[in-house]
Amino acid sequence: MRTTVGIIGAGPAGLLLARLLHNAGIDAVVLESRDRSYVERRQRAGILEQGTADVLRAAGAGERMDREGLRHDGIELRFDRRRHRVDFPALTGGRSVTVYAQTEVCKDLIALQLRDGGPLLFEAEALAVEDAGTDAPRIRFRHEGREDVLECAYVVGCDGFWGVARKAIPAGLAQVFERTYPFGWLGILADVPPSHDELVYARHDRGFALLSMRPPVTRHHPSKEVASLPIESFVSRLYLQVPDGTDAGTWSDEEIWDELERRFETDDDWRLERGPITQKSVTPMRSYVHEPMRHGRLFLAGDAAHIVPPTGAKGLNLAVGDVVTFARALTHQQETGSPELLDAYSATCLRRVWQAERFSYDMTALLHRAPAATAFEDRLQLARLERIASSRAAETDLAEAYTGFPFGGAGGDPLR
Ligand code: RFL
Ligand code: PHB
Repeated sequence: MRTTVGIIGAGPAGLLLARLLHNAGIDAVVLESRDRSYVERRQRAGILEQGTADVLRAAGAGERMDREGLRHDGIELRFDRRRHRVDFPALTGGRSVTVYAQTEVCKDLIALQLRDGGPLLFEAEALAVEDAGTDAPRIRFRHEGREDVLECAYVVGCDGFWGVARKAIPAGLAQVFERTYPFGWLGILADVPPSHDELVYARHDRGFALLSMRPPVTRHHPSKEVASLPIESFVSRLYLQVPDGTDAGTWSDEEIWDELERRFETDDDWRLERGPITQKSVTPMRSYVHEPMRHGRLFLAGDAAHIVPPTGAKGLNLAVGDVVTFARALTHQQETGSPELLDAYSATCLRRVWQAERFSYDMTALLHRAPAATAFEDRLQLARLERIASSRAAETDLAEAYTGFPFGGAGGDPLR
């Protein structure tokens, strides 16, 4: 098999890249090791920066997001039993974020790719990228029990943190920057309307907690008599800081709700609504950057090149930034013959990546309680939160980073 761009991985990075290349008339093949239903069900991110939503729209993949996604104009910081709202549009000249689950973005992009894009092979596991340093890189992969080779002009590794693409970059040419954290997030989905209409990031002496949500899904009643009545079911997404290595199964539903209630408690009459928990899992936290993000004709995008702790809601948005940068660079090369943007790919992406690393680290440090934290550090955390709540400059810094820095498209087009 032969193609112009071989894409490994059908997460948001690989799927959006396939869509952008299709729109630019460049052929691509996507190889995904998992099956379709696994990819469409994997619970992950929920917040799209304004620039990400603009890109999805410009790529023709924003229709359902615009219908079902929720525009959020702020978040709440909660500390010391008090609440402080950060008003995004007022601080950033009108920017906001969209609550729309990563799984829904993936479903939309998969449907578009299968309808009018090039091949997207599920259960096709890339085994290795070969000859990345030459003009004819190849992906060796296994599909339907057989080994095969995809000959490419370019390979983009969108295969996440555990993928194989990164391994094709010689260790001697690479530098890795990494930090692990002594805690993780226990995340739940619960069939109950969210107890607040915006996200709540809570700092508590017992640890961090986050209240988030998924847009309501409209289901039709299973019984025939009421078939015409749609049921709007709201879903809450909540997270608790837990010690590193925690097994989600050791927390009963009641213990989770009790702990959430403690960490969100305020001095006013705010109440946390409880409901049936439908999903429970623990996510480890990590900061990681692999430099460079390119070797010869192999390019890394998304989690394959970098990881941020989820506190800043940046991972998916960084993946989108990378593939927009690659598609722009390749289109430029095809239109003008100049490789300048492809040559600049790694440096261009890394500027944005390090800003997201910084912000995600700062948000994590601001809101989590390290197991060995001293009383002095606790007071500093509160002083930092107090500063954000009382200084427009400090608050603006947070709002700008959270809503995301512009993607830098020319002439108002986020894809150019
Ligand atoms: P993905 O989504 O991991 O997709 C990689 C794909 O590659 C496949 N693959 C292979 N395919 C073929 N051959 C191989 N050898 C392969 N090896 C792997 C995998 O099966 C998979 O389908 O990476 P991508 O596309 O770079 O996307 C990155 C995002 O998924 C990630 O950064 C975000 O989910 C991070 N994240 C958040 N990001 C945000 O922007 N906002 C958020 O609110 C947010 N919240 C979160 C998050 C991540 C979380 N977890 C679970 C890590 C909340 C959580 C809890
Ligand atoms: C989510 O809704 O899953 C979510 C929201 C904000 C974050 C992380 C995760 O910072």
